[in-house]
Amino acid sequence: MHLSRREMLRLVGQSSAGVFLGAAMLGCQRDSGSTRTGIQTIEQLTYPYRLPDLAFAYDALEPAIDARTMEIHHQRHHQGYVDKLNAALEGQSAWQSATLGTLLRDLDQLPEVLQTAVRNNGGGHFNHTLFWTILRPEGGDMPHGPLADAINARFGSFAAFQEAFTEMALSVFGSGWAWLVKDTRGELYLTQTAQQDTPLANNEVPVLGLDVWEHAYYLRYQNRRADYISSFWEVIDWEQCTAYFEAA
Ligand code: MN3
Repeated sequence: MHLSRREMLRLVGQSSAGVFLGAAMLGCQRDSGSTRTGIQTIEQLTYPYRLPDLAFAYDALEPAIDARTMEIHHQRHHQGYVDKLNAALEGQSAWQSATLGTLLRDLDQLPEVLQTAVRNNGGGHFNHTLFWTILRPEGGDMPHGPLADAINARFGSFAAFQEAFTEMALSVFGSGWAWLVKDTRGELYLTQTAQQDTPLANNEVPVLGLDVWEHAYYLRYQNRRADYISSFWEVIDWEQCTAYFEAA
């Protein structure tokens, strides 16, 4: 389950970010000057896939997201997507060198036997790897700089954006995700995906995503998804979201 330093650097892409992630993994506080990387870092992952370590302890997001939920979500759910994705690609040597981003963007070009497995488990691996990076202990606050400007321009204010995002997340029927994405013209908008479908498949760049599968909140919140969404604002790493926005 643990990444070697080389794999970690591959995951985060840049050596400066590697140092930052390393420090975070040792329990140090992230500093505001750290370099963040774009979504390409996750898109460039290849077979065999591995469960990434979290940059914080399972209990670090308490009380917004409880330790038991984080542990099960990471060790069982996310690990399950990784294992099933690897199993699906095991005999598919022609597709093993394709990046995760390519697999997810070009789903319809995959052999039929691979499509569903990649869509569900490749999507699950991508979405969760992304999700862990936009969470941080004592996060919250609000974005600053270019992402803040774009949110204000698009939604009128941060509060109006929060309200619209909350509505989008509440309206996901069954299992899925709510997203703030950037389209090919650079416009921000809100969307949702079912199951483990990704914004990549729609040619959108995810900036912020919220897992609203019941496994993400049921232990603490039961059916109260609205309470989970409202706590989510306390643990968002807006610097990372800004990096996804800017690098896209
Ligand atoms: Mn999940």
